[in-house]
Amino acid sequence: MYSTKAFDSLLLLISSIKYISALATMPVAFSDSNYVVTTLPVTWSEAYVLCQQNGMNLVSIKSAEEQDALAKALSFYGSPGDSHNRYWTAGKRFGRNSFVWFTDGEPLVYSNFAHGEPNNIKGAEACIEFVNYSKKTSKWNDIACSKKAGYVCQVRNVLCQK
Ligand SMILES: [Ca+2]
Repeated sequence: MYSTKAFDSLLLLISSIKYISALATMPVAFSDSNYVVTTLPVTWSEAYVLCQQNGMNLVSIKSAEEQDALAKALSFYGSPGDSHNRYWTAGKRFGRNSFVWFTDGEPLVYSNFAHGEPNNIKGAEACIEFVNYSKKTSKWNDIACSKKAGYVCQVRNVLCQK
């Protein structure tokens, strides 16, 4: 599904974004995951690579509990509605009406889109952002991947099983 061209662009990004410092980062922990929140606005691809460069993945949100914990943590940044309240997730459009968590390829089992979303305006909204619409309302929106937002990196601690 993802062309070589897109992959090449991603590789090019690696050299262009290494000068971006991870300002205003803060670690957050929930259940089996650790997160780092960055409010510095970047594009989705930049966020994806920056997380990878730090040994993490762009965040995937797989339960209501995880959504609530993140919403609580992210509510400490800026005021609802301002630029410090939009964060990239790993959610990416895969096909016309479905999304996957790009980091592990899994479809969205849990989702928390705002009313009327995802609306894929102009057929150009392929990435999922996490938005604090108000102090108590945090929802997802599909938006153009070239827009800039903060981002949340994540490490899931996988339990080893015999
Ligand atoms: Ca949208």
